[in-house]
Amino acid sequence: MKKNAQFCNILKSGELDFICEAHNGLSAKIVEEAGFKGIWGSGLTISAQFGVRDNNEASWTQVLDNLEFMSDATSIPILLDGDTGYGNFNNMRRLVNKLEQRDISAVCIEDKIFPKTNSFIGGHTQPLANIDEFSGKIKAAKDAQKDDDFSVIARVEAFIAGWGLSEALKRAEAYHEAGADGILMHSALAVPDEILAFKKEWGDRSPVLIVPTKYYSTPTDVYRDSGISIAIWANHLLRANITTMQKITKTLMEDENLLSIEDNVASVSEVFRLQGAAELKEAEKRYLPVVKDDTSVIILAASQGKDLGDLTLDKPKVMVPVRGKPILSHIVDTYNAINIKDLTVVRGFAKDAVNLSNINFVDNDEYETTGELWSLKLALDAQQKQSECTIISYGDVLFHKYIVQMMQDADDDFVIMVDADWSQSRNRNRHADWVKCSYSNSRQNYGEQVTLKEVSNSLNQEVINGEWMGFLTVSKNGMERVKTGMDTILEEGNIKEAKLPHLINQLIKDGEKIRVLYTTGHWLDVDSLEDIVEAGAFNG
Ligand code: SPV
Ligand code: MG
Repeated sequence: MKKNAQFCNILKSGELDFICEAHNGLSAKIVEEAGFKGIWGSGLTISAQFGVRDNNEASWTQVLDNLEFMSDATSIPILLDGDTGYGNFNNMRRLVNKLEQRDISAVCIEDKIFPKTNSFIGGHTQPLANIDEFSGKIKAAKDAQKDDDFSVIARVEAFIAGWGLSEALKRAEAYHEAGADGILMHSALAVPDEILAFKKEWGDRSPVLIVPTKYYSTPTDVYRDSGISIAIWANHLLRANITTMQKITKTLMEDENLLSIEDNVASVSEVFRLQGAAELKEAEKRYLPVVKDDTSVIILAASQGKDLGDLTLDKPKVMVPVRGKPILSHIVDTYNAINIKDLTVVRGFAKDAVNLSNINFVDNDEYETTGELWSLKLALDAQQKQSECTIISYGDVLFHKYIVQMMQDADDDFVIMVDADWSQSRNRNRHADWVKCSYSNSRQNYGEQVTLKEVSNSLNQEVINGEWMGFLTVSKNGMERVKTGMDTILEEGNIKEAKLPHLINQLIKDGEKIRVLYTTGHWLDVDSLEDIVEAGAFNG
């Protein structure tokens, strides 16, 4: 039900209802969660939370902006304490328009003079508005409203200003005649006598609202039995805030630590809940592209790299320096440069020499009798959480960062990078992983995706479309299938020989689509001493 109609319902239900003060979006939300059917947008507490007096020091548009947050945060109606309407009938009309635009359901105006003063500050000395002028303001408000269910409440300040029952009744009658949907009769006495006397005379001519701040000890059934429509708890959240804030700041000043207050304040997660953090998380799933920054990397780096001779006597190949720092540091820097920080390195040979910071290490202590897939299995078993994207790569392949970005941008479960310029490969006359794809780089139909048919170190030249660059990217979805494929291979046979290309072929055998992204160059497989020299000139 629309908020305006909800407010009409509580106003006219014939039962006593309660609305509670709020002064910003958060307190409004708390009022709704407590079960109240409506909110009192208190002039006193909204001004106080701004740190100013209840004397129209906050401009009406500042109040309006605050109300907008309150309205956006809630689904129950708000009755604004609109003071005197912030001016004459003309200002009142504009106020009503602006309130309706912000889905505020009702406004209450009091028959005093702008700028007003809070009724509990020398109320007896406060002048009242001219009855005809104030009635005209009510008429203007009712004429201005676009939705029939918007309500205008007239607040009679006769008792506050020291007048008697007859003045209160005269004013209530005039405002009722002018079109007010209800009368808020205010009193500053410690007992409800004035209110009850008015209600007795007034009968059921229109709904009556009260603010029992000063006659707080009155049993609620007294209001119920006398036929009051709405009791307003007008300022109690703000007062609760003040008490709590004063207590907490005092303790903090004295104790100089957080220990003694932690149990007495809401948790940070409660703040997030009230702010609606959970909804945003859900919406992100619907509206944001798959999170690319949730990428983790597994770098296989267990082998010694015997081909590098003396360089790898006491350290593995990944720690051999190139341009002043280990090969692995270059690789880590390239990943870090595109904000990928979750890096796991599988160490084996001379593991203590692999000692870079900000890296997770997994140790394959059986590196001599096991191969890459065993290292990968250890790394996957050690993973604490499943990332949206896992890149599996080698500790001896240098590369430009765009290569990783290309893989992150592909939406497929399995992605590999292929160098189409394979005929120029440094690996031509040694071990290389050649690939056969659904299209060659030059023949591919743009718009159609290239997929892998086979990766092997012994393909016929005629069918080779490129060289696998040593990267396999797996989506969160694809990871279970990687684990299954890996188990199949490891169960079947030679743990020492089982390498990443075996896994890729196994995935194809299992019916998976391996997306191929072509590029040319911009990577370097460091296998020999000449490669180390070449790496010196490679700038990732
Ligand atoms: C308010 O809450 O701002 C009110 C009620 O107008 S009272 O403070 O009692 O005047
Ligand atoms: Mg007020």
